Amino acid sequence: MERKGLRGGAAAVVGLSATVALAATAVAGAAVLRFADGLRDYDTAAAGPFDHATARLQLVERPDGTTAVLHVRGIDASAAGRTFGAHVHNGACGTDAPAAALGHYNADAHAGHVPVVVSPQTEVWLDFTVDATGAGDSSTAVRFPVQAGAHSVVVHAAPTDPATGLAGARLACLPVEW
Ligand SMILES: [Cu+2]
Repeated sequence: MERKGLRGGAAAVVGLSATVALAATAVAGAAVLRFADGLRDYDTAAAGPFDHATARLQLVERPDGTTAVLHVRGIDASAAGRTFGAHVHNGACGTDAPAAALGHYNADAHAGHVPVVVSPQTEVWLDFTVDATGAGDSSTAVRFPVQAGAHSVVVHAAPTDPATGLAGARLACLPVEW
């Protein structure tokens, strides 16, 4: 029964976009999830550095936590040297629909803890700096599972403020759904 549900979920994700690559495997107590797609543009009326970018996210989920690795490619060279905030958000990706991604995925909020602490230990922060080839990479390790559901990786205009978790305007988004 559980197996059937997993299969149905994977089929639903593939149905959203033919270019979404999803692999779920269980190895030594770890589930590995991989996502790759073009970034959804949050402002198709204006040119931006992520208009032709693609991204890959790998999540390795273990009983004691999650490791996330993000690779962004095809960023406009004019953005070289800049650092952009990036986080896993609760909501879904949609072209020209930045609000649909909702707020950050926060382990305290999902566990019902009060107060909800905003930090790189309670959320999945993946800020990256763009190199001369238009590539940016980042990774983080957190001590909580990222639960299945409709999520996204949102790329913001500024680095993440460690005190507030804010990172400016939402520019683009990678669908991360399983
Ligand atoms: Cu964000």
